[in-house]
Amino acid sequence: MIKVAIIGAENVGKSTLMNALLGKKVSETQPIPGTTKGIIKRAFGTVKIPKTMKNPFGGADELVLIDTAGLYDPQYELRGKVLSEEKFKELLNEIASADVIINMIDAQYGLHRGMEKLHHILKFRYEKPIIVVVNKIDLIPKEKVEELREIIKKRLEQEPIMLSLVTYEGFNELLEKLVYYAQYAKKS
Ligand SMILES: Nc1nc2c(ncn2[C@@H]2O[C@H](COP(=O)(O)OP(=O)(O)OP(=O)(O)O)[C@@H](O)[C@H]2O)c(=O)[nH]1
Ligand SMILES: [Mg+2]
Repeated sequence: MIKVAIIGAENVGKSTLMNALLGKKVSETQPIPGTTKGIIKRAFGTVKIPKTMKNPFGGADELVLIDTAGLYDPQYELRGKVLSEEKFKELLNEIASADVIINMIDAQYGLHRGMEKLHHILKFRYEKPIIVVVNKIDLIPKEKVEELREIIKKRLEQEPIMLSLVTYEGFNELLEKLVYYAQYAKKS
């Protein structure tokens, strides 16, 4: 079974994405940071993938999605408010055991320094496949979207997916990438 962990600072939309991928409400979402308090929320389900996107060699669309508590305060160099030092470490261990990681950034706040550091550790030390998504692009001016894409590409050394879970722009691109990485993880 392929484990996909959704990580990011508080309030970026991790739980909203988990619900969208599974097509049901499995995780609570709120406009206030620190909503996911259970630290780690696992939900098993089949991600609805359009037939045209499926790889003919296998359907790695049954995934365990792991919603996580926000690792950092969106604006400060502080741990997420529901995380003690011990819980923070517990969460890092869970993330390190995932097959695929979705690193989610809020378009309004940009890349968090703590998440930038963690991204590089997960990518280069743990060799995890990571999908970078910049969520809530519906909340920033159109001309800022490309600017942000370039900044994040430079700092994380990979192309981000520009996403909105309100308009669903970028959602298919995310599904495609998820299928690709999930199948890649399955082979190894
Ligand atoms: N405008 C807009 N709002 C969004 C989008 N995605 C999520 N939201 C809203 O952002 C708020 C936070 O979403 P959550 O999914 O609870 O965020 P989270 O990352 O799980 O937050 P924590 O559990 O607190 O870390 C909610 O009010 C969502 O409805 C988006 O693409 N655009
Ligand atoms: Mg949450």
